[in-house]
Amino acid sequence: MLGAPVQEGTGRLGCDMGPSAFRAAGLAGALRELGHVVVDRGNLAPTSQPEVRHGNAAIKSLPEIVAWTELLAATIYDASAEGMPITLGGDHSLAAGTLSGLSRRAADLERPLFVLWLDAHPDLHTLDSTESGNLHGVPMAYATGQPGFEGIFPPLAAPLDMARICMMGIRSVDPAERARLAAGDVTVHDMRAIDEHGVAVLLRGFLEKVAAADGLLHVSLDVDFLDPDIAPGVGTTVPGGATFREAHLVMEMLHDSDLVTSLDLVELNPFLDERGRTARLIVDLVASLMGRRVLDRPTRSH
Ligand code: DIR
Ligand code: MN
Ligand code: MN
Repeated sequence: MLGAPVQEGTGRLGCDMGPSAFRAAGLAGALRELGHVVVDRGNLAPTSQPEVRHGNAAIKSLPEIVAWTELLAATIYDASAEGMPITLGGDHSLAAGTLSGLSRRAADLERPLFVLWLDAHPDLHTLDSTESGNLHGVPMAYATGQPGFEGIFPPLAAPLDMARICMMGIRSVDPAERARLAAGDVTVHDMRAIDEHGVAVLLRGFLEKVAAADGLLHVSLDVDFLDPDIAPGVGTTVPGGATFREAHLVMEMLHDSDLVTSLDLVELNPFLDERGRTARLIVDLVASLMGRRVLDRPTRSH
Protein backbone atom coordinates (compact mmCIF):
# COMPACT_ATOMS: atom_id res chain seq x y z
CA MET A 1 0.00 0.00 0.00
CA LEU A 2 1.28 3.41 -0.99
CA GLY A 3 -0.60 6.60 -0.14
CA ALA A 4 -0.71 9.25 -2.85
CA PRO A 5 -2.64 12.16 -1.34
CA VAL A 6 -2.78 14.24 -4.51
CA GLN A 7 -5.88 16.43 -4.83
CA GLU A 8 -4.79 19.16 -7.25
CA GLY A 9 -6.08 17.14 -10.21
CA THR A 10 -9.70 17.76 -9.24
CA GLY A 11 -11.66 20.97 -9.00
CA ARG A 12 -12.15 20.67 -5.23
CA LEU A 13 -10.32 19.83 -2.03
CA GLY A 14 -10.63 16.67 0.05
CA CYS A 15 -9.04 13.81 -1.93
CA ASP A 16 -5.85 14.31 0.07
CA MET A 17 -7.67 12.60 2.95
CA GLY A 18 -8.31 9.49 0.83
CA PRO A 19 -5.33 7.42 2.02
CA SER A 20 -6.24 8.07 5.67
CA ALA A 21 -9.84 7.06 5.08
CA PHE A 22 -8.82 3.77 3.42
CA ARG A 23 -6.61 3.04 6.41
CA ALA A 24 -9.31 4.00 8.92
CA ALA A 25 -11.78 1.77 7.06
CA GLY A 26 -9.48 -1.18 7.71
CA LEU A 27 -7.92 -1.97 4.34
CA ALA A 28 -4.72 -3.55 5.67
CA GLY A 29 -6.58 -5.67 8.25
CA ALA A 30 -9.09 -6.91 5.68
CA LEU A 31 -6.27 -8.13 3.44
CA ARG A 32 -4.32 -9.70 6.31
CA GLU A 33 -7.46 -11.57 7.35
CA LEU A 34 -7.39 -13.15 3.88
CA GLY A 35 -3.84 -14.34 4.46
CA HIS A 36 -1.94 -11.67 2.54
CA VAL A 37 1.26 -10.04 3.72
CA VAL A 38 0.55 -6.30 3.69
CA VAL A 39 3.20 -3.59 3.87
CA ASP A 40 2.00 -0.01 4.30
CA ARG A 41 4.68 2.30 2.93
CA GLY A 42 2.88 5.41 4.24
CA ASN A 43 2.21 8.48 2.15
CA LEU A 44 4.39 9.78 -0.65
CA ALA A 45 5.06 13.49 -1.15
CA PRO A 46 6.91 15.18 -4.02
CA THR A 47 9.84 17.26 -2.75
CA SER A 48 10.09 19.74 -5.61
CA GLN A 49 8.10 20.90 -8.60
CA PRO A 50 9.38 21.21 -12.14
CA GLU A 51 9.03 24.51 -13.99
CA VAL A 52 6.54 23.49 -16.63
CA ARG A 53 3.92 25.50 -18.44
CA HIS A 54 1.38 24.98 -21.22
CA GLY A 55 -0.56 27.30 -23.51
CA ASN A 56 -3.97 26.06 -22.33
CA ALA A 57 -4.81 28.64 -19.65
CA ALA A 58 -7.57 26.44 -18.19
CA ILE A 59 -5.04 23.91 -16.84
CA LYS A 60 -4.76 23.85 -13.05
CA SER A 61 -1.74 22.78 -10.98
CA LEU A 62 0.41 21.46 -13.85
CA PRO A 63 3.72 21.53 -11.88
CA GLU A 64 2.13 19.65 -8.95
CA ILE A 65 0.70 16.92 -11.17
CA VAL A 66 3.92 16.51 -13.17
CA ALA A 67 5.83 16.18 -9.88
CA TRP A 68 3.40 13.49 -8.66
CA THR A 69 3.65 11.67 -12.00
CA GLU A 70 7.45 11.55 -11.80
CA LEU A 71 7.43 10.40 -8.18
CA LEU A 72 4.78 7.71 -8.71
CA ALA A 73 6.34 6.44 -11.94
CA ALA A 74 9.60 5.74 -10.10
CA THR A 75 7.96 4.43 -6.92
CA ILE A 76 5.47 2.09 -8.60
CA TYR A 77 8.13 0.79 -10.97
CA ASP A 78 10.18 -0.26 -7.92
CA ALA A 79 7.18 -1.56 -5.95
CA SER A 80 6.00 -3.70 -8.86
CA ALA A 81 9.15 -5.80 -8.48
CA GLU A 82 8.30 -6.62 -4.85
CA GLY A 83 4.61 -7.43 -4.94
CA MET A 84 1.26 -6.03 -5.96
CA PRO A 85 1.27 -2.24 -5.52
CA ILE A 86 -2.02 -0.77 -4.26
CA THR A 87 -1.97 3.00 -4.68
CA LEU A 88 -4.31 4.82 -2.30
CA GLY A 89 -5.46 8.07 -3.87
CA GLY A 90 -5.73 10.79 -4.22
CA ASP A 91 -7.37 11.84 -7.44
CA HIS A 92 -7.17 10.01 -10.78
CA SER A 93 -4.28 12.13 -12.08
CA LEU A 94 -2.13 9.69 -10.10
CA ALA A 95 -2.79 7.05 -12.77
CA ALA A 96 -0.43 8.95 -15.08
CA GLY A 97 2.32 8.01 -12.65
CA THR A 98 1.27 4.44 -11.91
CA LEU A 99 0.74 3.64 -15.62
CA SER A 100 4.10 5.18 -16.49
CA GLY A 101 5.90 3.04 -13.90
CA LEU A 102 3.98 -0.09 -14.87
CA SER A 103 4.63 0.37 -18.60
CA ARG A 104 8.36 0.44 -17.78
CA ARG A 105 8.00 -2.74 -15.68
CA ALA A 106 6.07 -4.47 -18.49
CA ALA A 107 8.76 -3.49 -21.00
CA ASP A 108 11.46 -4.97 -18.70
CA LEU A 109 9.52 -8.21 -18.36
CA GLU A 110 8.66 -8.28 -22.09
CA ARG A 111 5.04 -8.82 -21.14
CA PRO A 112 2.10 -6.77 -22.42
CA LEU A 113 0.37 -4.38 -19.99
CA PHE A 114 -3.43 -4.51 -19.92
CA VAL A 115 -5.61 -2.01 -18.05
CA LEU A 116 -9.12 -2.42 -16.67
CA TRP A 117 -10.43 1.14 -16.20
CA LEU A 118 -13.47 1.22 -13.90
CA ASP A 119 -14.81 4.77 -14.11
CA ALA A 120 -17.75 6.92 -15.17
CA HIS A 121 -15.23 8.82 -17.32
CA PRO A 122 -12.59 7.78 -19.88
CA ASP A 123 -10.09 10.46 -18.65
CA LEU A 124 -8.83 10.78 -22.22
CA HIS A 125 -8.29 14.52 -22.44
CA THR A 126 -5.01 15.89 -23.70
CA LEU A 127 -3.51 19.07 -22.24
CA ASP A 128 -4.89 20.84 -25.30
CA SER A 129 -8.43 19.45 -25.15
CA THR A 130 -9.23 19.69 -21.42
CA GLU A 131 -11.85 22.35 -20.84
CA SER A 132 -12.19 21.99 -17.07
CA GLY A 133 -8.41 22.10 -16.70
CA ASN A 134 -8.67 19.38 -14.05
CA LEU A 135 -5.80 17.02 -14.75
CA HIS A 136 -7.59 13.95 -13.34
CA GLY A 137 -9.20 14.02 -16.80
CA VAL A 138 -5.93 13.34 -18.70
CA PRO A 139 -4.08 10.23 -17.43
CA MET A 140 -5.34 7.86 -20.14
CA ALA A 141 -4.34 10.25 -22.93
CA TYR A 142 -0.85 10.56 -21.47
CA ALA A 143 -0.46 6.81 -20.91
CA THR A 144 -1.56 5.94 -24.46
CA GLY A 145 0.92 8.39 -25.97
CA GLN A 146 -1.48 11.04 -27.30
CA PRO A 147 0.37 14.13 -28.56
CA GLY A 148 1.17 17.20 -26.46
CA PHE A 149 2.57 15.70 -23.25
CA GLU A 150 6.18 15.54 -24.53
CA GLY A 151 8.64 17.74 -22.70
CA ILE A 152 6.13 18.32 -19.86
CA PHE A 153 5.27 14.91 -18.44
CA PRO A 154 8.00 12.24 -18.09
CA PRO A 155 8.61 10.15 -21.21
CA LEU A 156 6.93 6.72 -21.29
CA ALA A 157 8.99 3.53 -21.64
CA ALA A 158 6.27 2.42 -24.04
CA PRO A 159 2.85 3.90 -24.68
CA LEU A 160 -0.04 1.71 -23.59
CA ASP A 161 -1.66 -0.07 -26.55
CA MET A 162 -5.28 1.09 -26.80
CA ALA A 163 -6.32 -2.44 -27.77
CA ARG A 164 -5.21 -3.60 -24.31
CA ILE A 165 -7.54 -1.23 -22.45
CA CYS A 166 -11.01 -2.17 -21.26
CA MET A 167 -13.19 0.57 -19.79
CA MET A 168 -16.29 -0.32 -17.80
CA GLY A 169 -18.98 1.90 -16.29
CA ILE A 170 -18.46 4.80 -18.69
CA ARG A 171 -21.35 7.28 -18.78
CA SER A 172 -19.85 10.78 -19.06
CA VAL A 173 -17.75 11.47 -22.15
CA ASP A 174 -16.68 14.91 -23.42
CA PRO A 175 -16.61 15.59 -27.21
CA ALA A 176 -12.80 15.41 -27.58
CA GLU A 177 -12.77 12.11 -25.67
CA ARG A 178 -15.58 10.76 -27.84
CA ALA A 179 -13.54 11.49 -30.97
CA ARG A 180 -10.46 9.79 -29.50
CA LEU A 181 -12.47 6.70 -28.54
CA ALA A 182 -13.98 6.56 -32.02
CA ALA A 183 -10.50 6.71 -33.61
CA GLY A 184 -8.81 4.14 -31.33
CA ASP A 185 -9.60 0.55 -30.44
CA VAL A 186 -10.20 0.85 -26.70
CA THR A 187 -12.89 -1.59 -25.56
CA VAL A 188 -15.58 0.53 -23.91
CA HIS A 189 -18.34 -1.18 -21.98
CA ASP A 190 -20.51 1.79 -21.13
CA MET A 191 -23.40 1.54 -18.67
CA ARG A 192 -25.76 0.75 -21.51
CA ALA A 193 -23.68 -2.32 -22.44
CA ILE A 194 -23.63 -3.38 -18.78
CA ASP A 195 -27.41 -3.04 -18.58
CA GLU A 196 -27.86 -5.04 -21.74
CA HIS A 197 -25.33 -7.86 -21.27
CA GLY A 198 -24.29 -7.82 -17.61
CA VAL A 199 -20.77 -7.31 -16.29
CA ALA A 200 -19.83 -11.01 -16.28
CA VAL A 201 -19.98 -11.65 -20.03
CA LEU A 202 -18.21 -8.38 -20.80
CA LEU A 203 -15.43 -8.85 -18.28
CA ARG A 204 -14.87 -12.52 -19.14
CA GLY A 205 -14.03 -11.60 -22.74
CA PHE A 206 -11.36 -9.16 -21.60
CA LEU A 207 -9.85 -11.49 -18.99
CA GLU A 208 -9.53 -14.22 -21.63
CA LYS A 209 -7.49 -11.82 -23.79
CA VAL A 210 -5.20 -10.93 -20.87
CA ALA A 211 -4.67 -14.58 -19.97
CA ALA A 212 -3.99 -15.62 -23.58
CA ALA A 213 -1.31 -12.92 -23.90
CA ASP A 214 0.28 -13.66 -20.48
CA GLY A 215 -0.26 -9.99 -19.70
CA LEU A 216 0.16 -7.88 -16.61
CA LEU A 217 -3.20 -6.51 -15.51
CA HIS A 218 -3.57 -3.14 -13.85
CA VAL A 219 -6.95 -2.21 -12.37
CA SER A 220 -7.74 1.48 -11.91
CA LEU A 221 -10.85 1.91 -9.74
CA ASP A 222 -12.39 5.40 -9.72
CA VAL A 223 -15.02 5.70 -6.96
CA ASP A 224 -17.43 7.27 -9.47
CA PHE A 225 -17.60 3.90 -11.29
CA LEU A 226 -20.11 3.11 -8.55
CA ASP A 227 -23.61 4.49 -8.36
CA PRO A 228 -23.68 7.64 -6.18
CA ASP A 229 -26.48 6.12 -4.08
CA ILE A 230 -24.01 3.59 -2.68
CA ALA A 231 -20.81 5.67 -3.06
CA PRO A 232 -21.47 9.34 -2.28
CA GLY A 233 -17.89 10.14 -1.24
CA VAL A 234 -16.63 11.45 -4.56
CA GLY A 235 -16.51 14.90 -6.17
CA THR A 236 -17.82 13.93 -9.60
CA THR A 237 -20.94 11.84 -9.02
CA VAL A 238 -22.75 10.70 -12.17
CA PRO A 239 -26.12 8.94 -11.82
CA GLY A 240 -26.63 5.43 -13.16
CA GLY A 241 -23.40 3.79 -12.05
CA ALA A 242 -22.47 0.23 -11.15
CA THR A 243 -24.53 -1.41 -8.43
CA PHE A 244 -23.19 -3.05 -5.28
CA ARG A 245 -23.46 -6.52 -6.81
CA GLU A 246 -22.13 -5.53 -10.24
CA ALA A 247 -19.03 -4.06 -8.58
CA HIS A 248 -18.52 -7.08 -6.31
CA LEU A 249 -18.95 -9.47 -9.22
CA VAL A 250 -16.24 -7.63 -11.16
CA MET A 251 -13.93 -7.98 -8.16
CA GLU A 252 -14.79 -11.65 -7.57
CA MET A 253 -14.13 -12.49 -11.22
CA LEU A 254 -10.83 -10.59 -11.07
CA HIS A 255 -9.84 -12.66 -8.05
CA ASP A 256 -10.71 -15.93 -9.73
CA SER A 257 -8.74 -14.91 -12.83
CA ASP A 258 -5.54 -14.55 -10.76
CA LEU A 259 -4.37 -11.97 -13.31
CA VAL A 260 -4.31 -8.68 -11.39
CA THR A 261 -0.80 -7.35 -10.72
CA SER A 262 -1.49 -3.77 -9.51
CA LEU A 263 -4.36 -1.57 -8.35
CA ASP A 264 -5.26 2.14 -8.04
CA LEU A 265 -8.02 3.29 -5.66
CA VAL A 266 -8.83 6.85 -6.65
CA GLU A 267 -11.13 9.84 -6.23
CA LEU A 268 -12.40 9.00 -2.73
CA ASN A 269 -13.24 12.34 -1.09
CA PRO A 270 -13.81 11.66 2.64
CA PHE A 271 -15.09 15.23 3.15
CA LEU A 272 -18.08 14.34 0.93
CA ASP A 273 -18.58 10.86 2.36
CA GLU A 274 -21.33 9.80 4.79
CA ARG A 275 -19.76 8.37 7.95
CA GLY A 276 -17.12 6.46 6.00
CA ARG A 277 -19.54 4.33 4.00
CA THR A 278 -17.83 4.88 0.65
CA ALA A 279 -14.41 4.11 2.13
CA ARG A 280 -15.80 0.93 3.71
CA LEU A 281 -17.43 -0.13 0.45
CA ILE A 282 -14.14 0.25 -1.43
CA VAL A 283 -12.35 -1.79 1.27
CA ASP A 284 -14.97 -4.54 0.87
CA LEU A 285 -14.54 -4.46 -2.91
CA VAL A 286 -10.77 -4.80 -2.57
CA ALA A 287 -11.35 -7.71 -0.18
CA SER A 288 -13.45 -9.40 -2.88
CA LEU A 289 -10.67 -8.77 -5.39
CA MET A 290 -8.16 -10.32 -2.97
CA GLY A 291 -10.11 -13.46 -2.21
CA ARG A 292 -13.02 -12.86 0.16
CA ARG A 293 -15.86 -15.07 -1.02
CA VAL A 294 -19.21 -16.39 0.11
CA LEU A 295 -18.19 -20.05 0.24
CA ASP A 296 -14.87 -21.74 0.96
CA ARG A 297 -14.83 -23.19 -2.51
CA PRO A 298 -15.08 -21.46 -5.88
CA THR A 299 -18.58 -20.39 -6.81
CA ARG A 300 -19.72 -22.29 -9.87
CA SER A 301 -20.75 -20.13 -12.78
CA HIS A 302 -23.23 -22.72 -14.12
C1 DIR B 1 -14.40 15.79 -17.11
C2 DIR B 1 -14.59 15.09 -15.77
N1 DIR B 1 -14.30 14.85 -18.19
C3 DIR B 1 -13.18 16.70 -17.08
N2 DIR B 1 -13.61 14.15 -15.59
C4 DIR B 1 -13.42 13.31 -14.53
O1 DIR B 1 -13.12 17.56 -16.21
O2 DIR B 1 -12.31 16.56 -17.90
N3 DIR B 1 -14.14 13.23 -13.49
N4 DIR B 1 -12.37 12.51 -14.56
O3 DIR B 1 -13.96 12.31 -12.52
MN1 MN C 1 -11.33 8.89 -13.38
MN1 MN D 1 -14.47 9.44 -12.94
